Amino acid sequence: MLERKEIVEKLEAELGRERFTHSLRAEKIALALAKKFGVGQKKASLAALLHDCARRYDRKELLQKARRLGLLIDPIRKFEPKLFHGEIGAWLARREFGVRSAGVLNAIRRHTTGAPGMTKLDKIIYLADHIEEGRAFTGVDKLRRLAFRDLDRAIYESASAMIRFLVKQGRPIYPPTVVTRNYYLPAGRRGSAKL
Ligand code: DGI
Ligand code: FE
Ligand code: FE
Repeated sequence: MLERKEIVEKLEAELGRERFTHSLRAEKIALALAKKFGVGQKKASLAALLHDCARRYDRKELLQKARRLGLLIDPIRKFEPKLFHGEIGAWLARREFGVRSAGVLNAIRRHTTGAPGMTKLDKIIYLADHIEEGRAFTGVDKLRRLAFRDLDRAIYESASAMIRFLVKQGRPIYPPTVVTRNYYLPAGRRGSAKL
């Protein structure tokens, strides 16, 4: 596996400036969340640094890679190929960066839509992506504070905000995004139902 320094250099060479600095900022807050919630620093750093490594590909390349990897090309992801960047990123992290930890690879895989039953590391990476200090949407400060208090509640708020954003923009919602939001709906709002 590559050393952190080599990973950072490779990402800097492959990603655009904005995406690269976003990855460093995601690492910074992922490390703080990992410390708070008792997750290993090494894994948090790796997953956060690499979470967007597949963003070096454009739409066409993401689709090509997805086909080559045998991923299901459903209509929503065909229209919005960036929805493949988690899955393809996990593949790249393994193949080109030598990551072997299944926990780290899963966190990269799941970071865009989230998933039911995420591990603490998955949740930290999902949230770090949304609340790193460069993000500036309405309510981000509140969400940052919430993340350090209650990961599940912050995931729910984050997934809800993502869905509101997509609706506002008139874009299709990929069903796993909805599944995540329902799964993390606070108990008080879903009675005893497990969604
Ligand atoms: O890779 P980042 O930009 O750092 O963040 P991300 O991995 O959360 O990806 C965000 C992008 O993915 C953003 O442009 C919205 C899009 N996205 C996330 N969920 C959905 C989605 N797009 C559609 N159409 N449907 C979704 O459910
Ligand atoms: Fe991403
Ligand atoms: Fe990201």
